[in-house]
Amino acid sequence: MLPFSLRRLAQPLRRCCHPRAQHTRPASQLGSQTWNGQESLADSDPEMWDLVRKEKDRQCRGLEMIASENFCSRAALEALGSCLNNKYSEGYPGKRYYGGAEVVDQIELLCQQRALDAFNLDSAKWGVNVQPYSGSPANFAAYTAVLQPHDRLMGLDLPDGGHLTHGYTSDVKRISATSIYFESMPYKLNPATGLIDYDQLEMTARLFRPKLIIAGTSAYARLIDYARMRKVCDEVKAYLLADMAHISGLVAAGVIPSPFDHADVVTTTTHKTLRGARSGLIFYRKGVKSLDKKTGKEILYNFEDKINFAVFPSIQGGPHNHAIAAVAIALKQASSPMFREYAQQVLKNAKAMAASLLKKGFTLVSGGTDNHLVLVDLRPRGMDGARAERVLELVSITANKNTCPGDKSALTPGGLRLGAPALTSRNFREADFEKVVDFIDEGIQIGLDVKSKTSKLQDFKNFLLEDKDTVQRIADLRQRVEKFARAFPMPGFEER
Ligand code: DSN
Repeated sequence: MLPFSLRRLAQPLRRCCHPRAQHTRPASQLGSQTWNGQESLADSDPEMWDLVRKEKDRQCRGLEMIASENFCSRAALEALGSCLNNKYSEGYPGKRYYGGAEVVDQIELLCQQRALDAFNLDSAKWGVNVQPYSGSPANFAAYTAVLQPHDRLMGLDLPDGGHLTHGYTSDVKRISATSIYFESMPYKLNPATGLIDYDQLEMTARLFRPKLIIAGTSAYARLIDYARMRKVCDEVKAYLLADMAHISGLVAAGVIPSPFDHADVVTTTTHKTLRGARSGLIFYRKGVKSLDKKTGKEILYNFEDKINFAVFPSIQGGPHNHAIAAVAIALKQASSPMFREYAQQVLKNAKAMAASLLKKGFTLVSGGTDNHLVLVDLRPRGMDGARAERVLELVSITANKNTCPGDKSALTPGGLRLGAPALTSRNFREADFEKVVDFIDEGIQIGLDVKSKTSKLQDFKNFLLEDKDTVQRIADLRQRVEKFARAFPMPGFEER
């Protein structure tokens, strides 16, 4: 029997991809270098393999309620973990700075076509850039394309359910690059209704005269009135950019109104409700914008070149071809009747979750939901999002603390954001979400009991791990949560 290392030396290099490939040189001829890149992750790096398996197990035994997360399909993950990772291809299909791009050209063109098809867009009127690495660079590229440094923009404030990249500044500091390189002014929710205050947005826009208004949210449970925002944009001569990252799967499925009817530019991530690999897309209007009143000549949209130039070479380098392929696969899936059923079920599940929470006496910002998430205002319960997040984490329910209108602290905000997309991908139905709410309610009750016995957040966290009765209650609830969660199927690979 050869020792392990010698056995490996004696193995020929596995044939190259094509079955007729002849160049199978024994590894032993490569001198002392035996690396052939054929080892599995488990063999090559057991430490990392163990961590990946642990994460897989965490996902399977837990209840994933983070509204921006989802479980990507095995098919898309296969493309993500493929040889496409290896290819550099700065530029665009047919115009690359590297050779050997004939296949990735086809992949990128296929992804573009599928992106337009998934959102039912006419290629004479809309174009798409599929290269952004994710949502934040997609937004920054879109701003860079249509604005000059220090031009003004408006977006929903982060504490009101907007996104960092929509221009967030704290009281004392410009936080997001969007507010560092451009001048941002937030619009807000009406604290009484929990809905976007369009009147205030309109009034502010008249004063601030932004060049761009962003219609998009990260923690908002209602639909956006794009027509109203378009009207404001037309009045102040601003572009309307819709960031549909959270809801793009619902838009593709046609179960909520589409921003494409009103926006000039639409950005999205591809891994939230759209359920693909992590990446970003920028859609832009093209073709005829209007006719010149005097000459009757066609005036064309000019976004295409500007957006493509902003993505590459202004902001990014080589496109992530493995991600582009994986997104193309997800977009094909998103165009299927099965995906439409999925999106409809997401809406039903979110509504069932909202109804159960209300029945148990919880307060919801805006009173309910029309999309994939609910924002629970825990303040009337005497609880906060940070404490709730930690207790739920200990019982294998993953959610995130979130600010509610009027919150002062982002570290201990009053809200908890709960989403339906991920568990719906595991075939959860309305009754299952009612059960999930039972578990959440139990977890919050544990949190309330511990809060009554502790003072600061850190004391609370320590008590959860140290108090014997509490440890027992948590273990009991976690065991029931995990038994329940494990019974549901999980997309992706079996073990990773
Ligand atoms: N981090 C995402 C979310 O949770 O909403 C947005 O980028």
